[in-house]
Amino acid sequence: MSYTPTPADKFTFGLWTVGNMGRDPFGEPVRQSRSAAEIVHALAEVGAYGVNFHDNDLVPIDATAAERDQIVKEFKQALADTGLVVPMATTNLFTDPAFKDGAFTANDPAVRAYALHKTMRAIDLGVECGAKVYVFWGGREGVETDAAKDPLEAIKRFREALNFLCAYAKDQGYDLKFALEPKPNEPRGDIYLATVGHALALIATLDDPSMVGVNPEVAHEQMAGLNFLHGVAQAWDAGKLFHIDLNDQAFGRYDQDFRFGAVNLKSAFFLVKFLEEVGYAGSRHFDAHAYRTEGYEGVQDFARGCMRTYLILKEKARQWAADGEIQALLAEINGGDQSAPVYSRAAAAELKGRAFDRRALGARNLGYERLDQLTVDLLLGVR
Ligand code: GCO
Ligand code: MN
Ligand code: MN
Repeated sequence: MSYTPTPADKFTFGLWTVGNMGRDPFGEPVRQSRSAAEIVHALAEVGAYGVNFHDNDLVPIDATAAERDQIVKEFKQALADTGLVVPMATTNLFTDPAFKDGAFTANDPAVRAYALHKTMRAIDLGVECGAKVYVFWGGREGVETDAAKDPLEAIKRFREALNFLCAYAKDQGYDLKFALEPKPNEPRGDIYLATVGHALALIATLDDPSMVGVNPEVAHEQMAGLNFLHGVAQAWDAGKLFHIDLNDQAFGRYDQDFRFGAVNLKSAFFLVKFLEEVGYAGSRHFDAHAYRTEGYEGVQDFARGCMRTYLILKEKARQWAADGEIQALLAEINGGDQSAPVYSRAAAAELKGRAFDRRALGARNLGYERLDQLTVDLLLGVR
C-alpha cells in the first residue's frame, strides 16, 4: 500500500490553510506570505485534488476591478497548469472590522446589507472559478453578551439572508448548493447555529431547504464536547452532508486546527469508515493548519499527513469489514429479526400482550469490550 492520493480521493485544502502564516493571538507570522498560484503549485506537488478559498484569500478586500481580474487570471492559469479544481468557495465575513458584530446577524442594518453585497460578489467569484458548493461559516455571528442581541432576532436575520442569497444564486442560474458550517464559539464568545443539529433545524425553515445542507467540522463539534460522527450521521440521514471539514483537536482546548487524525485516531477511523461505507461523494476538505513551528517544507508534510492518514484509515476500514472475528461478533450483536414493527391494531395488541423475559434481556453479555479491543488491535497494526 503506497497511500498515494489520487484525484478520485477528492482531497482539498483551503488557500487559507496551506497559506496560513502561523499568526496567533500571541505571536506574529512565522512564514512568508505566498501567492495563490504558488499555493496551488505546492498543493499539486503533494497530490491534492482541489483548492478552496474565501473571496479575500484570493482577491484583497480593497482590490480594484482590474486587479481582481488580473489575480483571477493568474489563479486560473495555475489551476490549468496543475489540473487542480475549485469545488468550494466561501466569503470572509469575519476579518474586517465592519463585521465585529457579525454579518447577517449584525444589529446594524447597513452591516447586514454590506454582508449580502459582499457575499453575492464572492458567490460570483466562486462560481467563476468552478465552485459547486458555497460554505457559510458564521464566525462573527454571535455575541459576548446576550444583552447585545436578541437570539430570536438573530435566527430570523440569518434565515432572511440565506433566503435572499438562495434566490440570488437561482436567479443567476448558478449550479450551486449552500453548506452551513456550525461552530459553538471562537472568535465570538458564543456563535449562533452552534452545532450540526442547530444548523439542520434552521435549514428546515428556509424558503428552499433543498438548496442548503451542512459542512460539519471535526474540531467544531469536539469543541462543543460532542461526538462528531453522530452529527455527521444525522446530516447524512437528512440528505444534508454537502461538504466536510476534516482536522483534529483535543477536547476542551482552544481551536487547534490540527492535522487530520493527529489527536483522536479512533474517532477519525470511525469517521472515515462511515464516509467510505455510505458512499459520501463530496470533497474531503482539510481545514487545518501546520504547527507554527513549521516552514513551508513542514506545511507540505502536514498536507501529506492529512491525506496519508485518511488513506490508511480507509484501508483499516476495509480490513475491519473483512475481519472474520469482528464480523462474527457483529453478526451476534445484530442477530435476531431486526425489522421494526409496523403498526396495526393487531400488531400493537400482540406486542402489548407478549411475555418478555426481562432478566434474560438484562443478563446478556454483549461482547462490546472484545469488539472494541479487536478494533484497537487492528488500528495498532497487530491484527
Ligand atoms: C474556523 C472555520 C473556518 C471556515 C472557513 C470556511 O474555525 O475558522 O473552520 O476555517 O471553515 O471560513 O468557511
Ligand atoms: Mn474551524
Ligand atoms: Mn472549517
